[in-house]
Amino acid sequence: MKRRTFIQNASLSGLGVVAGTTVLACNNTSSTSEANSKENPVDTMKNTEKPTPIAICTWGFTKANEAAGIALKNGDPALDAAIKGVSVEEENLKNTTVGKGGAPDREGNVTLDACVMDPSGDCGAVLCVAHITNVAALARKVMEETPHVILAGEGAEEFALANGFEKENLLTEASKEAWQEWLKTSEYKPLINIENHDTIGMLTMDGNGDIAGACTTSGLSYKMKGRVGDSPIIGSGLFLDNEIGGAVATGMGEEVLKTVGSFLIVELMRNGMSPQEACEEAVHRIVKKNDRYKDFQVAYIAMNKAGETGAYCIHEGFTMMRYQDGKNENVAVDFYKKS
Ligand code: SD4
Repeated sequence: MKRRTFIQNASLSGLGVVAGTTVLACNNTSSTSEANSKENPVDTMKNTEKPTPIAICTWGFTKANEAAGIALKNGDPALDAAIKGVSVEEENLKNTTVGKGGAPDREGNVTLDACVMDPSGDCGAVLCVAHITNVAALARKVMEETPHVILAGEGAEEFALANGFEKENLLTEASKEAWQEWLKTSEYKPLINIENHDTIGMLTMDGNGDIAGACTTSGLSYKMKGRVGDSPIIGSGLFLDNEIGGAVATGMGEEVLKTVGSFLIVELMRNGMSPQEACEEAVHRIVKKNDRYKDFQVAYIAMNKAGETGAYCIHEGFTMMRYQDGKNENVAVDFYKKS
């Protein structure tokens, strides 16, 4: 599943075109008007009715977001729906950045990272897992069946096998061929660009207005053995507070980790920012440090308790999916670097 295809689809379909500095095509109150109202969305939310179920996810993962949206519509709790949604990409062999078929590390091993968070604030994560496809579901098992939050590597795999997950070879022929091609130069540039990333991070709000999230990835293509990015780290790749809202990240994990991006966005929303404003501020925290942002992408999506959504990124090209009221839209997202 190529990001470009989705961008093309988005522009062809005319869905969710962005103008100015905010995400459009929102079925709820626009983030701009929310920002101008100066009302804390959390306070506003207390006076509003429960929103219809909403699913949002990073990039143009149409099928995954639709699966989550339909699950919500059918009454699934938020976390069930999020895990159902992201598992579509974990099982998609053509997606070279998530789950089975993901790009390997520089030694040819595919290792996956994932985390989940539920409305109670409970969370689970797995890091650097080599032979399990559905790592978001595995992260949930860690949350529910152990006294811990994180299991890594062999321990996570043993736990998975003991809990009925199947041992699989995650390296597909196509990913192997691409890796062998890469080996010819072995040029290691841990740069995020259009070709080597597409983590799926998803936030869901169910019919009770409860929020959950999941984030799952194979990380950077041809990464150093043992490298783990932001995606499975609670607070960086994903964070939510069911009273406030949630956020997920994609892009250069090291930069998200250094700014604890998703936690930051939720705290900014707690202090009154709209999801859009909070995503923009989190990106600004990265770009103002130095000029290195010119070489990597970071993107955030967020949703607050009132069902408002926002997204922002450094470079043009990132899109967000949003399912609401039976409509699954690919929304173009505004970006920081305009030239
Ligand atoms: C990582 N954030 O491992 C992930 C990569 C990613 O879209 O998001 N790719 O750093």
